[in-house]
Amino acid sequence: MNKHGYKFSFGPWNIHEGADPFGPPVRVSVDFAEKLETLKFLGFDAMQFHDDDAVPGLDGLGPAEIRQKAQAMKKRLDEHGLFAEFVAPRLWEHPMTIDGAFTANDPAARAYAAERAKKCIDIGRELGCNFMVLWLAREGTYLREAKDAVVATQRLLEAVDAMLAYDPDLRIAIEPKPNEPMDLAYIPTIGHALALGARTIDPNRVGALVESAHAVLAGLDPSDEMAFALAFDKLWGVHLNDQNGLKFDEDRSFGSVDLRRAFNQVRVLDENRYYEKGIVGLDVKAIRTQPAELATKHLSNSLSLFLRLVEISRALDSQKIEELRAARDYEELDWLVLSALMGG
Ligand code: GLO
Ligand code: MG
Repeated sequence: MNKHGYKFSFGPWNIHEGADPFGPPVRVSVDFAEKLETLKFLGFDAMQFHDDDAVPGLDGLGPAEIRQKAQAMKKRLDEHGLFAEFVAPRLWEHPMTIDGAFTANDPAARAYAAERAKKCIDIGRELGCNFMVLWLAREGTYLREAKDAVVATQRLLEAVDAMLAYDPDLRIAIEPKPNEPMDLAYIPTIGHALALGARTIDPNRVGALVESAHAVLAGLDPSDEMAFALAFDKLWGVHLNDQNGLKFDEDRSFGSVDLRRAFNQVRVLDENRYYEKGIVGLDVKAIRTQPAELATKHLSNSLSLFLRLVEISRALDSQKIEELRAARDYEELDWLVLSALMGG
């Protein structure tokens, strides 16, 4: 498949058992080896990792063991001609992170988070990947009075500084999300992420990752969130997916809810030569009803849709668009885009 210069990735969690808060798993767990094969088979280039996707059970392992297991994973990736796009510290599963990680009120919990983040960085180094994605899952509150939000923000800054100091080659992309699992998350938008990054000890090493659904949950347009980061050369990753309004984080196939919104994300990426800067990451999950043997179509369909939209965007008559902008004939411009999306 001609990928128009783009590279694609997904994470092991994107082949999912289909469990939700009110129902058990509906698909069998797929082991990592099979996920790797699927990634390769579907024409993806890179795997996204949580630290414990790469080194399962890392909380119980010492530094030498962690290094050795990470090296073994690197070998498996090499054998498949694949690479790690990023490694993300999973700071939301352990009992120490019940009330947050870097922003927990309990100093022991914060110390756990700091140590875990270092292990994640060590794993990245062994995987040949100095790029961390930082989704701040439990950094927020269910109850506004539960934490001091000013102190929490300062703690997040200190935590990012500590990671940057730990590894001088590390680059961090903050992945904002306004809610879920928390009611109120501290870094809800790209603006927050970039403001935090700008105050760190090395702003050049902090950027952002935009996830389409997270922007929608914040009531924002994903393509504008991407544009904001692109304007400052800070869009270092994307998690493309879709979201049907303000409800739980659905991680629907890219473009499956709002094709026009997907088109605009592709267009802003393509017009700003994102293919030279980053990987097109998907963060999609198969809907719960999908039988196990059919539960990779969300990945292949999202990739295909992206490439189709690249073609549509590139085929638009830019001269005509300029004329319509100059004439303020936005109805005609609207029709031009709609016609293209309907097949011309
Ligand atoms: C959840 C997030 C999550 C992250 C992943 C990488 O809503 O999107 O999937 O992207 O854990 O940090
Ligand atoms: Mg994501």
